[in-house]
Amino acid sequence: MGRLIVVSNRVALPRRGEPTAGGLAVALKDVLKSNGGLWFGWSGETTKTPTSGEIKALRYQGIDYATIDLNETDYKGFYAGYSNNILWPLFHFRLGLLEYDRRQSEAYRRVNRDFAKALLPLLGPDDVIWIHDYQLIPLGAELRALGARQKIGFFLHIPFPPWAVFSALPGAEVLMRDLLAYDLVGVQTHRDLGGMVNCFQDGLGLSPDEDGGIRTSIAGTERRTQLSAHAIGIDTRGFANTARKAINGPDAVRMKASMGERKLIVGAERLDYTKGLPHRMRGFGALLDNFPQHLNQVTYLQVAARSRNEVASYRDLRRELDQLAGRINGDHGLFDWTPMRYVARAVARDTLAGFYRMADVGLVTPLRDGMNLVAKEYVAAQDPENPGVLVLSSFAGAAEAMDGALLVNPLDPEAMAEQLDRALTMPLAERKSRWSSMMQGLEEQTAERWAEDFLAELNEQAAAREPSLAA
Ligand code: ADQ
Repeated sequence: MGRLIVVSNRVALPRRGEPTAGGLAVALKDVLKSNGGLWFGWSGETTKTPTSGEIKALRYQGIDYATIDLNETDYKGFYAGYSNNILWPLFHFRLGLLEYDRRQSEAYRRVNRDFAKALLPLLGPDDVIWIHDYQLIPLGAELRALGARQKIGFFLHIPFPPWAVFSALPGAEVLMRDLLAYDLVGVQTHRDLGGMVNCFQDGLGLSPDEDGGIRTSIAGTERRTQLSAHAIGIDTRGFANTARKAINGPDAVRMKASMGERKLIVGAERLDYTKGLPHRMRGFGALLDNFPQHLNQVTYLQVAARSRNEVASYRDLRRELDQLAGRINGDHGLFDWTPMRYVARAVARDTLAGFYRMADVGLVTPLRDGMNLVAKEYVAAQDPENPGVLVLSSFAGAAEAMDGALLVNPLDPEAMAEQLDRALTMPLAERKSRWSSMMQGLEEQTAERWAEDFLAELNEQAAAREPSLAA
């Protein structure tokens, strides 16, 4: 049995004094520990000299970490440029925000090649490689080009649009062909799977076989790429425990005291245009306009951790939110009531868990989202005796399985206001039954289970491939 090699752009290196990492890092570390594994990726450091591929190695709690530094210009083109300013809007259906630049496309390819060159010497013949997310789509093909024959799986954490959208990317076919280097390509939901299959059919003229795999013959070698949906989860028990403790912690106690008898609506995310923050603020404004019985009876807390400040569209979003929050408070606030509390920074994980538990409504309304872990964390954090209500965008991957949520179209502020009113006035019995059906799903579909299922399927695929290779 070989090792498991996890590859992601950023490696969750253990650092002393850092807050507990989120669900994904914990889940991956657990599978790495039980498989005796290695986590490979970018170190977080850039250099002025060309990328050397020199490995920095570290062993911590049974896991090996290997990282490389990247040349500053390459990194800008690859990450801030191609990954975040081209692929991120493309995969989230936001073609108007896509700023194509051929040099960035070259940097993306170059960095993926540098990753492949640095990783190859670390691989044993029986290792299984699991590559994560849109920054590293060509890595499997680059590894194959260097001769790698190991089982390689890829998981896309963000949505997969259909070809009508995807084809806007110059070189879209090349990126689709890159996916064929993998033995398994996983996406979050059935909707994303539909998008990917549509891209293979309309973009490359390739249709899946009856088991959901694409068969190709590349340079005389027969290969098969299995396509499937694997919804990521969270550490449900762990998060529920954190929330139960945090509710009596100093931050939750202070927050509670500042609220009085008012109800609380909570939202939390990275400050990102895919998360629909302006639309959400407008929805809250519509609640106060259209349902005046809630005036002075409810507070909306929005924590939005700043991210990707180097990209202009993120700076524009920040300005828009500052204005909107000011407008809502100016229009509706009283000298002793601030309707909306807007905090543009990250909050410690346990503090956030306490706020979720205290909140009567979790408001999670992205315009598009691969999954959305906040929706799952909000539900896991609830008090079973008095659970809050999840108001969720139907465009979040999480909506596919979270049947107890009140679904909204985030583009419709009046509809959002109606669902908020419904959530704020929902009887206890209905809250409990909606919550327990979602919680049951979360207890089954944890982050750990997601990783185990993906890897089990990857192992099956590679085994099934051998006879056809021999034939
Ligand atoms: P993200 O876009 O980052 O992830 P999400 O799944 O919601 O989105 O995860 C965000 C994480 O950050 C959550 O664990 C949340 O608690 C935490 N967080 C959010 N706001 C915070 C704040 N202000 N302070 C501190 N912590 C905060 C991408 C995809 C998602 C997919 C995940 C995992 O875009 O669709 O669900 O990967 O696959």
